[in-house]
Amino acid sequence: MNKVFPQGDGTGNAAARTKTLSRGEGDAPRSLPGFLVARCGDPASWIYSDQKCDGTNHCGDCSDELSPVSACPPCGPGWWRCPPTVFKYCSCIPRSLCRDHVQHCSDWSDEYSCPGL
Ligand SMILES: [Ca+2]
Repeated sequence: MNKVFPQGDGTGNAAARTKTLSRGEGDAPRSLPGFLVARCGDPASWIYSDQKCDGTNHCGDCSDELSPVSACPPCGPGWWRCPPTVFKYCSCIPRSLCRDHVQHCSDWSDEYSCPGL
């Protein structure tokens, strides 16, 4: 898994970058710099900062993607805004899922309104 971390002060250590854990339970590891860690709506859960506002439901309750916990920009150009039927997404789905004859939005807008890629 190639992860892109936010630019820090250049002192991030290699051990932190090679971790493969995608979602943590309990206390965030103290070995990680604070800027690498973000809290979910449930304070018992945490994610890496770069998993916030990336369109994918990492916290399980979408608190990493939706207000009031996260202030994310609206769906990017590669995304379609709708109420997803799939757990993986929160308020947008990738446009590659539009017009594929499979329902991904609860209002079916991915099949009937989304122009696709
Ligand atoms: Ca996420």
